[in-house]
Amino acid sequence: MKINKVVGPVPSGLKYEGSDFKSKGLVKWCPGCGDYAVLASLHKAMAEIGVAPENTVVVSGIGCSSRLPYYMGTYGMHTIHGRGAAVATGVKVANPDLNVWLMSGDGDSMAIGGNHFIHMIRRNVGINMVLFNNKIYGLTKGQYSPTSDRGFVSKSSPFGTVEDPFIPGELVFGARGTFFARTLDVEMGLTSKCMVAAHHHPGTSVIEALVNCMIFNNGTHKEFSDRAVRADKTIILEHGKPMIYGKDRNKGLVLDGLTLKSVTIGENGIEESDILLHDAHSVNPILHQMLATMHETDGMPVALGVIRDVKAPVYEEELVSQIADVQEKSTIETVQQHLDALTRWTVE
Ligand SMILES: Cc1ncc(C[n+]2csc(CCOP(=O)(O)OP(=O)(O)O)c2C)c(N)n1
Ligand code: SF4
Repeated sequence: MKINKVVGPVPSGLKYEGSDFKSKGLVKWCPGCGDYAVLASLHKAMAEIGVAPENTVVVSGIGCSSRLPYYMGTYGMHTIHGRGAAVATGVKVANPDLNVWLMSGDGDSMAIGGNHFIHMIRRNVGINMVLFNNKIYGLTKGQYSPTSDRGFVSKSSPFGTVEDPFIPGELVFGARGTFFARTLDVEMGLTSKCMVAAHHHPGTSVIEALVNCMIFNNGTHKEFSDRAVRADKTIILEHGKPMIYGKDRNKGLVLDGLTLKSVTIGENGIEESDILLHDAHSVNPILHQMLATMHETDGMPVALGVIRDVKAPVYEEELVSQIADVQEKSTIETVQQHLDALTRWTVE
């Protein structure tokens, strides 16, 4: 029996438009929800990626963001809370040639689905995940989530939370992740770029999309996402380029001992050549982790773009080659032959 060759993303030579990936369904998010921008970025990225809609599967868990598969003109499955990673893993392993995407919220993937999240990443299954981080449970009307800031007041934490949040990138690196990118709902071009890069990455890719929930957590990212401050409070990383940012393009990152520091080019003898170059392909994740978490320190920007993109064995490829290897060497052709070959006991 041959498995894993059902259909494939056969290059059709067709050129796609974003609209080829839209479903006819009515989008049911609140007006102004950040998820709309991510959806539009995904339509655009899918067209650029160029895999046919019928060879694309978009899986999700449960949450406002997890409604996204309804809005795609591809195959899709709106599964159960926190279990999208498990279903997407099954889809990818059963047919590695499919282009598999996973949509999940911070509640869906960091709370109830945290276990599936880390194991999908550890296995490096060929799934592209978009993690919609609005730091709240939107669908269930405003409970705090594992990414809500310490002290956050919500319906389920009326006096403020007494716990520190997860930083999703830290979990990705802790689980030995091979691809991590971060984007903002309002940075639609960057979001599409990250999605295309995620598609070309073999193995699991995680894109954290920082999105605004207008209704239950409005403005949660505004300290750095507001247009007036964004250039000075965020840095868009590009592999091989110096880590420079700021509206005057005169701020940059350097290593000061074991920590990252923001400096101003032209001050204190700092020149552009002193600024660190971004190496997304470095196998050592330490600098990537520092970049993903540096905004926790006052005065440091939020890192956006592809932070890590390294190669490692891919789960479904290993599995398919193992099955082929065992099949080739095995003399067993039927289940009955397999059962007959097992040690058996007769219970009297
Ligand atoms: C087993 C189970 N537990 C709880 C719920 C209720 N529930 C639905 S969505 C959700 C959290 C949604 O938050 P998030 O994943 O951050 O997505 P958002 O709605 O913010 O996009 C919860 C707790 C559920 N549907 N199933
Ligand atoms: S509740 Fe929040 S996350 Fe859900 S659709 Fe409305 S704005 Fe978006």
